[in-house]
Amino acid sequence: MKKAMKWACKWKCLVALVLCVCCVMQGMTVYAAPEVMPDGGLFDAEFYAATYPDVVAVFGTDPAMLYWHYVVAGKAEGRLPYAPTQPAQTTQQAAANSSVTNGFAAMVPGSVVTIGRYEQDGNLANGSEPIEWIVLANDGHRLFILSKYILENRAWLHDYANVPWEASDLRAWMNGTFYDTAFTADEKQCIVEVTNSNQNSAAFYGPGLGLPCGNDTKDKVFALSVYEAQAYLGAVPETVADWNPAMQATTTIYAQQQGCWTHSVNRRGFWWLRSAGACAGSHVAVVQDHGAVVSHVGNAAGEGARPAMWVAY
Ligand SMILES: [Ca+2]
Repeated sequence: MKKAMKWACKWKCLVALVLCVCCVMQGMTVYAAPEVMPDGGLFDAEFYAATYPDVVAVFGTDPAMLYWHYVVAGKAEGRLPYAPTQPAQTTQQAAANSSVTNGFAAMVPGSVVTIGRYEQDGNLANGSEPIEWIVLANDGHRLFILSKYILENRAWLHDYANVPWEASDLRAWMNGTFYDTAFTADEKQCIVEVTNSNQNSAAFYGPGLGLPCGNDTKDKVFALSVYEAQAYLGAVPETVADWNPAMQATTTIYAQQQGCWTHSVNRRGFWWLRSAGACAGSHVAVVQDHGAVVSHVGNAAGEGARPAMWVAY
């Protein structure tokens, strides 16, 4: 009798375990892209709350509290700050990957890869040149890459007006003309559309400064936010001593021909971020030639586009 009860108990446990696994698999959630926190860390509060109910029971669901728990305890306990797996690649992406992204899996931050072509040497007769990209991150499925050079002379907006990234000319160009011009059909299959968070720039610029940056956007190609630039390149707002080589970029000869301001000796230029600037008046975050983030009006002439994107491999 005792033995039978023991078996019944074990059987119930097994059934419960199977049901639990099934529930977890069926209920697998695809979470939004993790957000860049004010200290530069990546964190997905929704994932953290759903995954660690024991933390929620004590700390609640306030994202700031959850992130604080992760920093002071969760990280040391081996808890994850965001979902470890990315959405599965499509069959088409997988098929295209082998030729387009050969070798991408081994890339580390700072590596340079090539994908796509764009006019760069200013000689239209010899066709466009391969685009070089600096690897910012490799999450095991995708590379986060930023064009090495400032590729085109583009204003943020054609007019003097306050608009967020979602309504900017630069976003339309990056996801339209540039995307269509620079990449083959196979390459496009590898470029992942992501949901970009467009947080208020106040935490970057400091107390009393910063502006709302609009709604989240779905982008294939995009400018970095001030927080991404901070997390991956150590961006800081301009102060006297804030020269930052990791943020410096040179313009291509073609971009210079198109009107990009280019330093006469080192060829560095200015490149837009997708975040609002420090203060009202159509201001947008832009990186100066010496690498600090300043705030210029969005229709300023001579400032350029430095596209970024996620590529599946
Ligand atoms: Ca050329």
